[in-house]
Amino acid sequence: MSEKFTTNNAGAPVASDQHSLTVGNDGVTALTDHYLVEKLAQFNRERVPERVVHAKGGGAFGTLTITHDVSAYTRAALFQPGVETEMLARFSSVAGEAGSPDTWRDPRGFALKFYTTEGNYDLVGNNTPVFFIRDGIKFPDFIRSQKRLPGSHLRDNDMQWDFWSLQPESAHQVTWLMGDRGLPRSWREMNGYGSHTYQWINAAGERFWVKYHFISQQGVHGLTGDEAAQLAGSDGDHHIRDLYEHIDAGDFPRWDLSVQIMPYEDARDYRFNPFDLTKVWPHGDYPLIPVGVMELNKNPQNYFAQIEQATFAPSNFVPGIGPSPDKMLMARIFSYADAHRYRVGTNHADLPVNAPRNADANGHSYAKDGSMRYSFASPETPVYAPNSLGGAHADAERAGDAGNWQSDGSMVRAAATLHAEDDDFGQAGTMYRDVFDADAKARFLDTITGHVGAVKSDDIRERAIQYWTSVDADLGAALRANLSPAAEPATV
Ligand code: HDE
Repeated sequence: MSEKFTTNNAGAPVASDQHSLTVGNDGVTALTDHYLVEKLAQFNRERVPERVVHAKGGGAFGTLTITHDVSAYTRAALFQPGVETEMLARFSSVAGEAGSPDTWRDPRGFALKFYTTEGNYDLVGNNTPVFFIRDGIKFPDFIRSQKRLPGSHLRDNDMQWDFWSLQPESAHQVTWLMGDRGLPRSWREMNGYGSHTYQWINAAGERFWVKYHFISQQGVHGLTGDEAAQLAGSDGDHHIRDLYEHIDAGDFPRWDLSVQIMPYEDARDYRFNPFDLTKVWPHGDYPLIPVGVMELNKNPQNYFAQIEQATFAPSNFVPGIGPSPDKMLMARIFSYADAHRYRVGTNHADLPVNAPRNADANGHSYAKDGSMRYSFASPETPVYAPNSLGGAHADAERAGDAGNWQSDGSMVRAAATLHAEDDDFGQAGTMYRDVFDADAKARFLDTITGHVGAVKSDDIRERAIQYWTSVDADLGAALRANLSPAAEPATV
């Protein structure tokens, strides 16, 4: 018999886990059976609200090691040569609920939390370098169009294509989504991107625009539609299992971190808006600069405490890193911490997985109290600033500037300033024509034929064909041929 004994939540030993307390063997259950009540009440409260997007996911801990010198561009401690920083990564799908299959066609979340010596830095990206929209005000609408009909609670291709075909800015990301990147074979075999343009500030206060690329050392491999559908039925947790078992076996996945750097002054006259999240910066304009290596080498001990309750926020910047005039990024800077306060609680950042763990011990947050607060400062520490008692004070030098930029004009609700090559279809067409090989083109046409073919509304289907014709005329013609009645399958 084990030495270990069962207790209640207050630590007191319990008499039985098998029998409720009753009057006689067959009598009423006694309300005084507080252990029965506690077990059932605790069970009813085991879930926190799932993430409204990116609900299904998994992750692991690891290390970021800086192998090159990029100190000319940023003073951020974690990016200095040779620095090793503990981190957490969480990968996820987007539209599916927490119980949905890992292998549905979707972008994949690529959320990173770095426990740096200057506080936690979160880089919350995807496995695609662009996104469907360029202004956050459309995000709830976009997501609702990808999820479920209000009446039947079923997902619906008409909703998806109605939204996408009315938002041509979505074309580049939808091309990524309907291509091989939409069905990664595993989280280990996909790249990650910061997606947005961010700002780096060096020790001299000079600022640069930056984009992050995490290139999988395992290569990038996708599933076919049939393989993905088969796995969705036979092993809905295929990606969680793959990552967990590879790390458990000591086969640690690694990604090479590189950045693209744009000199601050280039942005104003660049040929398209460099802060437009629906666009990439051609590598010919701003080549990849190697920075370091990210390795995931430690599985979570407890999924709920360390992954379900992990909270990643684009607002978690550290000195030397800041935002850019990307409207999507600026909207996210509000939204994530708000989601965390709702989903996990006021003091979500106090949980071990979310708390700073390597920051300077002289740092002190004046945050206090609030539900489930369990950490606290010594009683003689002032709870207000300024104070004459030697309490912590803000230090502009240490914090550096939050990442500024010039902007002018009165408040407006309008598209960003136009640049010569701002359009919605150009980069999608370039990707389809120049990046997809013949086989990828064939798979792509097959995928969109199936997806658009499921649209019931003639009007929406016609708009979807127009959408793809704007991406590439031959592609649009082949799609139209495939969708014409009694069509002979076209090829591209
Ligand atoms: Fe998210 N997103 N998002 N998103 N997102 C969330 O935060 C949001 C966007 C991404 O593993 C939520 O904690 C807005 C782009 C990832 O925990 C929420 C907008 C990109 C994750 C939220 C966007 C992402 C989220 C849901 C438009 C790639 C999972 C629960 C302005 C660059 C992080 C939560 C994890 C999660 C808001 C668009 C990636 C609702 C308002 C663009 C990887 O706050």
